[in-house]
Amino acid sequence: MDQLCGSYAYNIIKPLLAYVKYMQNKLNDNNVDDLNNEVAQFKEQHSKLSDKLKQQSELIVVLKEFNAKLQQTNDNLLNNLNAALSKTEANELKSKAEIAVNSCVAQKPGVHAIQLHGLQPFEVLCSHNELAADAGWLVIQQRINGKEQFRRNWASYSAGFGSFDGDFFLGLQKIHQLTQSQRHELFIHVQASSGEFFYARYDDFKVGSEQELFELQSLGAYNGTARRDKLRDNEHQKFTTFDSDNDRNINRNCADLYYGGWWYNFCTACNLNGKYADLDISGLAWDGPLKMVQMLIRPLN
Ligand SMILES: [Ca+2]
Repeated sequence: MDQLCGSYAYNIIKPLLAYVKYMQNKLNDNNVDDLNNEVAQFKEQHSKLSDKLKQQSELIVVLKEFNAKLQQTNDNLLNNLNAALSKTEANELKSKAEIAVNSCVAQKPGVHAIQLHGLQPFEVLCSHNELAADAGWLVIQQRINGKEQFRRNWASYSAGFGSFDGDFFLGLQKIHQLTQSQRHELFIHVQASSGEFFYARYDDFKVGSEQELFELQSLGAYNGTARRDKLRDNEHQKFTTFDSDNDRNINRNCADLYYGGWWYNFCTACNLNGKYADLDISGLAWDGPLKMVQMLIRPLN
């Protein structure tokens, strides 16, 4: 029975085994082709990837260069910004330092901005005066070349006129504000037509407000090299211009006779806002005609 069964199975299995063998060989052949195909595909993909990799490497180099340039630009911008900021801060400090002063004391000769309490800053001319032999003076009036017209109306004398490099009048508003803020001395520096220099000095110069018609409220004690105290007669007088007669001369407006605006009484003994280089009554004068005059003030402690 066993022998019969083995013989039967052999007859059946043998062709099967042969077929399996055939199929195996065929499969193996197919595998080689498939593998060859796969290798070919892989090679193609590898080539494509290599190209892509190459392109990406080039892109990375370009990006790195761009990044470096961007960083450089950024650094430059930051440096510029910092420089601009420190410059602005320096300017602000400078203007604060300049505006913080309320007189010419300790200021170099030249134009400076000053500020009085509660008021807008304004520019003044600071001067070192040879006759006074010291510095820190603020020039409120100057006649040095005759190029400025001094026959002017009330509004003009109130606001001031002229230029710091020539003839000017600082303005009664500012003179009032300055002399009200603290005690000031007045120094009048004069050169006569003869060329002689002299001065008149007062230790308590004060000018009232516009409501008070800019009255010359006080002069204080006098000393000087002028032969006479020619301004004393004007103390306690209100300011007068050709369009605002506040003098004590009931018959005339003294500004019509003496040319400029001034603290006229029954007119005046000195005429520091008179006509330049004029020997008449209307001319620039202090005990005689003048070539040059400067009125300077300074706080007195
Ligand atoms: Ca009058």
